[in-house]
Amino acid sequence: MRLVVNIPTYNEKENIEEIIKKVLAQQKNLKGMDLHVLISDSHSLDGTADIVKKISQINPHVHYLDVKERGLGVGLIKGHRYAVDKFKADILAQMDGDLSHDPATLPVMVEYIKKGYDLVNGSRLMPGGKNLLGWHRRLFTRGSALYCKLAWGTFGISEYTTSYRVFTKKLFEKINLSKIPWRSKTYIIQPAFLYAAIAADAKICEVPVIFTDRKKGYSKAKIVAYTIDVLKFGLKARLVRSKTFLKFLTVGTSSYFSNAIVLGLLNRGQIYSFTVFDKPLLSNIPTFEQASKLLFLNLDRLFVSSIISIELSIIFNFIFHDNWTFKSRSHEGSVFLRFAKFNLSSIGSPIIQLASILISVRVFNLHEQIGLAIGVIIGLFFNYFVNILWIWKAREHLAPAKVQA
Ligand SMILES: Nc1nc2c(ncn2[C@@H]2O[C@H](COP(=O)(O)OP(=O)(O)O)[C@@H](O)[C@H]2O)c(=O)[nH]1
Ligand SMILES: [Mg+2]
Repeated sequence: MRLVVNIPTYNEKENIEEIIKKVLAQQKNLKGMDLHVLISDSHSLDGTADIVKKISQINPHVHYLDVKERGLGVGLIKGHRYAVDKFKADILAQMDGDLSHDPATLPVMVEYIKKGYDLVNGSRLMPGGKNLLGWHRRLFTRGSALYCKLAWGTFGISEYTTSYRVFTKKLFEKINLSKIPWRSKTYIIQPAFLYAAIAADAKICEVPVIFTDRKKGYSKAKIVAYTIDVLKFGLKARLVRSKTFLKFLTVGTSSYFSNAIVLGLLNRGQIYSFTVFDKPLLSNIPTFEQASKLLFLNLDRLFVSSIISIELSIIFNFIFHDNWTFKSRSHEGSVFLRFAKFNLSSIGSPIIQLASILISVRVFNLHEQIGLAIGVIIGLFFNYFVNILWIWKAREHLAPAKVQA
């Protein structure tokens, strides 16, 4: 197995030799791994290139790639691509070139890849992790994490803006790079790549990392522009998620109208107050006063009509949710299993609707259509949450690992 550690650099002449040495020293803790270091440099003018090229001439495990353009995303993506194409890397790692990340954590992270995770995220914000930067940088890291959690709806991940990661070549090949703003001049690649990994159904875990401030050289981070990019990216992610809820509402609304029409025709022969048939379609079923009783329920025309119209709307909802609303979410099990689950979960909603119709008519003397409308709205929210938490789950496998680095 070949592991290529990609270190993106821009003007890191004071750090580069030491970080390469420290990464290579981890070979002893990475048994069975063929460890390589790739420096993906944005054409530094401070002599970083000369130092790396000199080392690579004597050590075949060290490589230099001039990505020419500026940008951390350019360095990372072009570097990973090169590691896969040129060196046939099986596992890809990335860390900063200023010694802020401790290479000693690398073997811990690789261990999780061996256990079957697709991506290991180095986190400063989980127990055991530390962020030893100034307060405004710590605020940025924490604020971004909270914002991304809320905007993306991914509560299993603690840090979003970390650069220390290890992932499989397989995941890298699966990720849709056209959706990532990797040519950006800010570090938006970090959260964006994580987002893309989640979208690619990656199994993710986290390992705590201690981030120390650089001792030499200077930071190239542009925190204000980066913050704006994080906000913009989260907003886009939120819009995509809202689209799902809008689709759910559309299906729910259409289903309400078909439900109301069926109920009206069966119970009164009317669509709302417009008479369609001179008598109810279920005119042979007696009304309340003459109806037979089952325990405490009157098996009257309103009751039977409600049951039929609700059942039909369950089928209507399922067909549209499975093929449209939740199309891009996980479709676990066979369609029959999902339909069975949907029916089971839907019991809650019709019970709410039925109770609402009966209470509205019998207790509050309201029209049954009002009872149905109230029941549909309450049932809608109930259903949405059961749907996304049980039937069409998110494509996320997030398992925050509880380890000390
Ligand atoms: N290839 C490449 N690497 C960059 C660029 N800008 C920053 N880096 C590297 O990204 C890592 C983190 O950058 P740094 O300036 O230390 O940001 P900070 O740690 O967030 O303050 C370092 O290894 C930098 O050399 C760039 O434009 N191109
Ligand atoms: Mg740094």
